[in-house]
Amino acid sequence: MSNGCQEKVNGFAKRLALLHHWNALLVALLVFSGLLLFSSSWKELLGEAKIWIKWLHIIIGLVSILPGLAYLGSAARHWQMLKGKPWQRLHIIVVLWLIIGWFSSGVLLWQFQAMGPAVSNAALLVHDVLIWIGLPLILYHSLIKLGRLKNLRQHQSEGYGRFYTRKDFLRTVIGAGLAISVAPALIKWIGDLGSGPDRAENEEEANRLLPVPQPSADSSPPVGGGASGSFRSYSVTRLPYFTNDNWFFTLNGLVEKPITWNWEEFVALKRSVQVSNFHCVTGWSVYNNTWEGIPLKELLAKAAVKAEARVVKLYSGDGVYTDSLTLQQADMDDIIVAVLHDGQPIPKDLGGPVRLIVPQMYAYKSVKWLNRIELIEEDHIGYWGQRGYEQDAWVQG
Ligand SMILES: Nc1nc2c(c(=O)[nH]1)N[C@H]1C(S)=C(S)[C@@H](COP(=O)(O)O)O[C@H]1N2
Ligand SMILES: [Mo]
Repeated sequence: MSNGCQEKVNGFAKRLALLHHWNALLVALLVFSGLLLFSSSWKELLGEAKIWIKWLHIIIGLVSILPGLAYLGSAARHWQMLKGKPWQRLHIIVVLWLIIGWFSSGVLLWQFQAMGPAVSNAALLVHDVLIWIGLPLILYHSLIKLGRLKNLRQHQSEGYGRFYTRKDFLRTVIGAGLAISVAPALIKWIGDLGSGPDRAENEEEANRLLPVPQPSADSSPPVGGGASGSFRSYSVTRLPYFTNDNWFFTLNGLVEKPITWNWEEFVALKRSVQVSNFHCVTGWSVYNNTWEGIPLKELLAKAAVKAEARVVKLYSGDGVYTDSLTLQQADMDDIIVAVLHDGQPIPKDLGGPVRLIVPQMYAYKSVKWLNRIELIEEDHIGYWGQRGYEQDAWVQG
């Protein structure tokens, strides 16, 4: 081989190595931010920061297609080079499919509003399944590389790990992975030390107020036939704790007759049953939920809303989460202040004892631990609205 030719080959190898390097970095960032978003224990701790991590994840995701595209220019030549190395060829194919699958399902998830729930559900499934295929492959690949690096010290002088060697990189990857899996438990444990044993004792009975609401005939067995799908429990705070002593439901603001109910009074109110689908903007849905509770419009009627009221402001008992509906939207028959789901009291992590259900809108309108409704004149932008979600939450299709 002539010198010139040798140089070309080296240049090509360097180009591939550089692409691999960038791809590895971007994929690592995506895996970490993705796991942070996925893990329910982190979600509770992240609260606020979640929206930023989500944006970071989306932006890095969009950028991450670039090394893949750049690789396509070299793919034919690389393929030739891998003649007689079927495993390496398979590796390339798997990686390209992972990138294509993650990227396209990610774009669909990002554009959920244009896609509708059916497409989002499928995209989320693909996104998640690829993680459970891709993550073990990535870890395996990284560990093999780490082992090989021990015999390849001169790699560093070859110019593609000058500031930050691959070994450093892999160490960081593995360290961060461990931190991500262990940290929430640790932080929670430290937090619990401060709050004493009372909290742990109450944890079992929390939000199970007495008397237990008795399901009507339509709820038990549920007319909807039982929900299909599973809720991913979301909370921007730690779960709030209620007992019969500290739970009240208040309806006030621009009304003729402000009302406060305690639990005994609240469970005595006349309830209706309603079957609906539940869609989160992140792509998951739960179908055919049978909810039993007080229709919002009936509740509002009890307080006699004043003419100047325009907006229904919804407060969570967690003290942080709020949202709102226009009075016109709040008039929809299927909106329900729910106390039972499929004939059972709503579990505390799903917003029990009382949560709102707005079937025709994305679930961020369905305020959990609902304990106050205030009628107001001006607009109110709720928790997620302030963080970039559309005020208009209609589910299409
Ligand atoms: N108080 C409160 N209500 C909330 C939320 C929350 O974080 N806190 N998340 C909303 C979002 S985005 C969704 S998808 C649903 C999730 O309901 P689940 O936790 O019962 O699955 O609750 C909505 N209501
Ligand atoms: Mo959501």
